[in-house]
Amino acid sequence: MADAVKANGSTTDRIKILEKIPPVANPQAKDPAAIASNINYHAHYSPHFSPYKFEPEQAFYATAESVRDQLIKQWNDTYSHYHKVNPKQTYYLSMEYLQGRALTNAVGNLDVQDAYANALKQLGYALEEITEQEKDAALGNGGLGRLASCFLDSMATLSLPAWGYGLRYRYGLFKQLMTKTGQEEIAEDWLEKFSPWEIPRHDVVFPIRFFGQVEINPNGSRKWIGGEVIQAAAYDVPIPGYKTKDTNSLRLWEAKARAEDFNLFEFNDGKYESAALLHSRICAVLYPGDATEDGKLLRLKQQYFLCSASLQDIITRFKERLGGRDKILWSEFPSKVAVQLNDTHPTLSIPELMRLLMDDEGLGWDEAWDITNRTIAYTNHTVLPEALEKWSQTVMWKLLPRHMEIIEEIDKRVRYTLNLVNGVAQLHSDILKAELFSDYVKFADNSELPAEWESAKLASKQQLANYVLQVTGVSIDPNSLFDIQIKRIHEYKRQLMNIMGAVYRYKKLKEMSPEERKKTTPRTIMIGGKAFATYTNAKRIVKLVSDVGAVVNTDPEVNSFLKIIFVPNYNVSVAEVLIPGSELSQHISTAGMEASGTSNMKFALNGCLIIGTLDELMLKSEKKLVKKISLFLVQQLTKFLGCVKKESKDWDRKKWTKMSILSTAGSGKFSSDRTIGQYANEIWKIDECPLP
Ligand code: NBG
Repeated sequence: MADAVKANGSTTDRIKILEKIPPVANPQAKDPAAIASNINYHAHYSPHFSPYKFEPEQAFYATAESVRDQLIKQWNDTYSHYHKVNPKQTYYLSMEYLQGRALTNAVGNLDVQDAYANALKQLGYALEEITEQEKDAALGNGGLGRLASCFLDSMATLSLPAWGYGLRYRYGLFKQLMTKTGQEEIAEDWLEKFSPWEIPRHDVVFPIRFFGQVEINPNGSRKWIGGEVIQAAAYDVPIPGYKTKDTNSLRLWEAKARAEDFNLFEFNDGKYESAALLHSRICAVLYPGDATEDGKLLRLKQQYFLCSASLQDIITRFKERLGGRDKILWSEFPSKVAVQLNDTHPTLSIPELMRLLMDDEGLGWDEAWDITNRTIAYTNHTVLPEALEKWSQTVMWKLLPRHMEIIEEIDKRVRYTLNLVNGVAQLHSDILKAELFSDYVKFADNSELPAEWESAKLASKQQLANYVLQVTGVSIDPNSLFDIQIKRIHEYKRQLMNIMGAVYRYKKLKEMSPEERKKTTPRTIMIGGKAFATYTNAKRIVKLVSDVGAVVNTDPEVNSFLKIIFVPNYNVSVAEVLIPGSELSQHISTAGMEASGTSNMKFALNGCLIIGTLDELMLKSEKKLVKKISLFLVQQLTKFLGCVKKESKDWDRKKWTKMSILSTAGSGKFSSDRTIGQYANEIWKIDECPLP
């Protein structure tokens, strides 16, 4: 076995080690030596960089390709198994996916973490150093996108025959840089080199039309013609389940133009813009600014692009699986296909399925409507009016004339649409009641568990402290209480109230004598999240948090009792460091405004105590209060501070540990595996289809 070198070993050391390990292709390697050989094989024979380079970046790509080898067989087998069994399948349509890092997820789900750690050690690297090289796939905004990714994971884990559909944004959610003026956005570069996980399926391409007009045939049937046509090309990303062979696909669509659509004549005439066509813009960014008409139109185009490509693909596969039967029994479609729309963005799927069934397949309205109704379900994720999209009829008629005919007809004919519309969560406010935990209390009081629990938490806090030091330069004390609020910055999520609470805490500490200060629980307040680029108030809040931090953290009188950190560029992999290290977290959205919240569940699962808005109760009392907005805010803050005070008074390590154990023990219900099991039974009516 080659000697392991330290991670900061020189390039020559690394090459020397590499030379001792034979580069041998072994896609299904199980033992560490064979895995190391397979990684080296990729470093040599799947080159993406100059030869004789094996820095962490090259090691990451070679490792990822070797893990992909492990996945490819079961991925292909899953596809062919589903094809053979032909079960009913679910197709999950979402404009957002927050996948995070695939390498960490894949080695965990394949249960090969130790083998890979060992193989990489032979190559002179620690697994953690290599996984950190990967850029997050951030094709989403926040909870909605992360939920979509968790759902895909759970569908594979439960061996459910399912597909995810989304868009392959070149630049995902922006990267947040903190500068003197506050947040600055820069384009996320996850595809700047390449993603080792995606496989282009050059045989899966569908035409997507925009604009044009509706032609009426002599028999009364209608056809959408003219306008501009671009191509949707499929890129598949593997979704491995946890400890199952089933590996599903996330199919991401990319907009392309055919060579014949490239106007060489115009290009040679100097009209580069029009010759290069609009296709390049469709998948450029997630949520392009929609302040302008052009921006609005682009978003609508993106949404239609996703719906049309996915439905054409679903119909093609449905037909393929009929095994060459001449007559297609369309009434069987809903017994083979369930389409789930993740919020409003993919709702054009409804008129699009109607159009495809009527105009392309020749079905009548009633039959097409019955099929659409039994196939499509929709989940709502917000009550905020500004998040419910609206387009002018003029824009809709221009871009999608046939769909507007269908939408108007639906409006006329249908009072109650869709078989199933559900909200994302119920209020589970009594879930943490003591009775539920009676079975667990003996563990929480067990003499060894609390000590082990505390040391695990302390280790996670230490990691988090190292991370904070690395990204902000501020050193925080792992023995202080870690109090965290991480989510998109929004007025309704009330980061402002949290920071006001922190200012109050600072002021109180300043008023205390040194002796009094020593009696308080030292605390580190961390706030992280991105503000939408054009949301001025949210950006002001980001700036305020970092400015308050700058004052408090450099005040020698107080800074060993209180630190305030703005954690930059909050994303999935940052959450993976923050959540395990948390002891208290804030979920204090204005009552009635948060559809569900999802990080709350992850904090609870990680043994963190949470401060949360009591929706129903708060709503009742707020209605009586709510005469003047300023009074309302002051009273809210007072309530919040009351809560803050109570929780500092109650602070007692032993008690905290017990509550923390109970929190984890009682959170099983919040696993997305449970949620997806319920979706499968109650909405999709699909069965598991495990690979033999
Ligand atoms: C968000 C809600 C959250 C909810 C997630 C996941 C949107 C439109 N909605 O409260 O704000 O937890 O969806 O359902 O992003």
